[in-house]
Amino acid sequence: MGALVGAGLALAACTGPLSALQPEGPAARGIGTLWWVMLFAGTAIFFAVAAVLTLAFVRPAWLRRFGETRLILWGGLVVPLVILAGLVTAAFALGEQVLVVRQGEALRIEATARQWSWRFRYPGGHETHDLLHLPAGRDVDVALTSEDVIHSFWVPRLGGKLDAIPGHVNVIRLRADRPGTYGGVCAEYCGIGHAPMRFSVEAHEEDAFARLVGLREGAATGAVPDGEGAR
Ligand SMILES: [Cu+2]
Repeated sequence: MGALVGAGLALAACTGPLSALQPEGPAARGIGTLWWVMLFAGTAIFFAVAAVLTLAFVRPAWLRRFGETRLILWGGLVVPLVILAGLVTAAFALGEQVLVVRQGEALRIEATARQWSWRFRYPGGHETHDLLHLPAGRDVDVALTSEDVIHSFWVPRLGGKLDAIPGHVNVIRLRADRPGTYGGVCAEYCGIGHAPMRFSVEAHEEDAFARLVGLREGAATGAVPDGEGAR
């Protein structure tokens, strides 16, 4: 009971704009589910191993009935194989969801990283710095690259992380369930300015999004550095 209360209190701290435990999109939800499955399965395996170890000391005769070969075969081979096969299957299924398998179905936004900021370019040519606008409830492919060193794009509440590599384009698919503001960070050490290399993600209703990124009449045009952290 005490452990449960302690775990509850510890997890209460796992909230906020960068919390992967508060997913707001399908990719992040899949990753969050896998995290919980691994936490509970890992805890169950820990207690099962602790129980067998305790039995070995307290009731060695009871454990000896199973025989060494059977214990090694089941405990060392069959059970770990079943668990690992399940985890690998879940991870591959999730990878299909997070990485872009079929191109051309979603809105594409280009993200270029450099020491130490992010530039986002929308289909109409409009650009923002350290602030990514998204339409809520719709798949968006973020095409990542870098101008200098390797960075990593991570919006924990919307999806997994993916490297931005010079001379190469990696595509990650994000979807925000509803309008809101989410935090993003660089997740690959890239120099002295790495820690503050953060950006904001704002998900808007379709109309507001189109207006903001110059896809509608009377909208903003050209490159406007409007990120809060534009440097
Ligand atoms: Cu970095």
